[in-house]
Amino acid sequence: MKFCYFKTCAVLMMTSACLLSMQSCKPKTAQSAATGDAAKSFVAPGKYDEFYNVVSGGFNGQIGIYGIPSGRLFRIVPVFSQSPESGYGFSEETKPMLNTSHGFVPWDDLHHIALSQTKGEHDGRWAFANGNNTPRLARIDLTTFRTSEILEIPNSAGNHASPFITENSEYIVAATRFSVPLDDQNGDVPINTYKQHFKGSISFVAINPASGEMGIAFQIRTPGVNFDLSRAGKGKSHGWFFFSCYNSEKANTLLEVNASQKDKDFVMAVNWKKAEEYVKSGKAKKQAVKYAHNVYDEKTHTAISTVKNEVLVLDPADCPGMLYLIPCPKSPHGTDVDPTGEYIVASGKLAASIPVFSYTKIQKAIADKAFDGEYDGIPVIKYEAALHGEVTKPGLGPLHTEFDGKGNAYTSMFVSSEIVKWSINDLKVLDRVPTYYSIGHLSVPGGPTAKPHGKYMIAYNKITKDRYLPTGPELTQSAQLYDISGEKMKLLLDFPTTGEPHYAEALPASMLKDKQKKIFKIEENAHAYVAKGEGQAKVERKGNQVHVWMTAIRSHLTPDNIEGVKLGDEVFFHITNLEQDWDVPHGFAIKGANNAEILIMPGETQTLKWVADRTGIFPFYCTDFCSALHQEMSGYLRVSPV
Ligand code: CUK
Ligand code: CUA
Repeated sequence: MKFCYFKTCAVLMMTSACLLSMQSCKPKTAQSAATGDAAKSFVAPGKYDEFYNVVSGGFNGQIGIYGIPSGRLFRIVPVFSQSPESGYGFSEETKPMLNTSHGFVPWDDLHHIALSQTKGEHDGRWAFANGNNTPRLARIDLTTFRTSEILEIPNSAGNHASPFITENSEYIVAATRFSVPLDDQNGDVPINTYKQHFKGSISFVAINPASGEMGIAFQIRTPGVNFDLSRAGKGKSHGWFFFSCYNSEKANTLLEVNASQKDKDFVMAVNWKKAEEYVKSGKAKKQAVKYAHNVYDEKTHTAISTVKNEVLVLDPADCPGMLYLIPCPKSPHGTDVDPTGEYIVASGKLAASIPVFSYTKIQKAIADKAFDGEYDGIPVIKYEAALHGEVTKPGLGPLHTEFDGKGNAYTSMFVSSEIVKWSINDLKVLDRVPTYYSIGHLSVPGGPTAKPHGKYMIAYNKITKDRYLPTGPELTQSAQLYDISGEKMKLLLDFPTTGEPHYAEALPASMLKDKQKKIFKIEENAHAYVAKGEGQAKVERKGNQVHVWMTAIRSHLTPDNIEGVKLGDEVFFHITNLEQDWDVPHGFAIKGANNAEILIMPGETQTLKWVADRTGIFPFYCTDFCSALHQEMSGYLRVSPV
């Protein structure tokens, strides 16, 4: 079990277990799905899916690309993890992508996806993802389905409330999950001085509208709460961000007795337009801090890693009107904004109801100063003054809410293992459907945008139990597809996923299908070691380094006999794939390779470093079956004693 909820509440755990066992002996739903409704998820051989689904891989540090409604897996995109399949993080060109200010970090825990938007709708340009552990953000180019950029987030200790996006992709955010001492004594303070020393931080990361490049515009130093999740305002609430925060007690141990004493934690409302004004008027202070910024350049086919030295930090004490707090029942998790931007749904994991706040009422409360005192100098808006209403008795353990654009909201219930559909307008529960089992996130294609495509909904479950053939102590991860086009939700399909999926976003296939990059033009290849034809293939020694300019084209590697390598030499195989046809990668591996293979796309150059640590003859070959003569794409390298 990868979710901490059960540990915190034994009573609810029992409730959950009962509900779970009840649901697991309800074969009717599954039966009807198999015969009738399942057909709606069937995509005939040779036909395409309606949606691309970009799914977090959780602790595998990758993203999975699936088709909806079929649930078929098309691609694993390595993001924060090395991938021996493609050589990502192993090739000399991609290693710098995983640099941080404290060295090479080839793993992270990827939770949330944010697809780029224009005017509140998906625009099919980039996917952003958070690294939860080493605070990082990544950008994936949706024309290549490759990671193009990774930005480290300083002043953060766990990047969970991230990378939620504004309606024109002005910003994505990164708020720290853990508060830590940010400004004192290099962080070396007694842990039980949390209340004096520990602080939170929210980064506003600006997106370059042309290139998509990320840059930290400014940070806001906050009270020492833990940020969990977030959403940007949209439409009328554009200019605001809403964050759920827990541990308002500022306890240094999160046993329930400490951190959930208070009846209410907070939703923090951040007026980022106001923050921008404060930055412009010089209120932000420069702070010296190191963080890495890694960008993959498609011309040189090489990642450049740089270290930045400074961020701008806003102190709320200098910036009245920038932050407000809204009380929210115990331990809020998801904070979701409806398609109109008017309603903010906050799910308290330990709460018995779901509060829905009104943006209009929040504005009025601010104008009327309807405050209930302050928290660390930040005005606390009166709960009732901000409230549109509560969804009562929705189920147990509400986590996340998505929308269908037809006035309905869908909330995942972790503990009671179900999805509850309710009406935003009158807050009435309309339908509920079991999930198998213990759902975390849920996702409607376009669900977080102003124009959801309310046809399907996908549940990402935390517990698999009996849904698939068992595979030893660990079972596959489990997602489920529901039809939400009618009044009642209908289960259509179970499909397994890799890693542990947290959030996912899906967008129409028509947005991406016809703009995929098929090849890299060989004449535009500006790699330092490119060989643009077999005539340019060569071997050169530089000290104890041997550089091999090698070409790959069906069905030959050139050169294919390499001599003159001495024991202890570092050999760099710079392999250019000369193909200019779609879907003809070549691979490269050498006997006993000390790291991985590499896969080189048409027109691209990639480099595998190999240390000649033994004498003898070493075969090398193409690893990707590329033609009838694929087995002939091979050669020998000789290593001689010094
Ligand atoms: S979350 Cu990261 S613990 Cu509900 Cu987005 Cu899964
Ligand atoms: Cu090239 Cu196999």
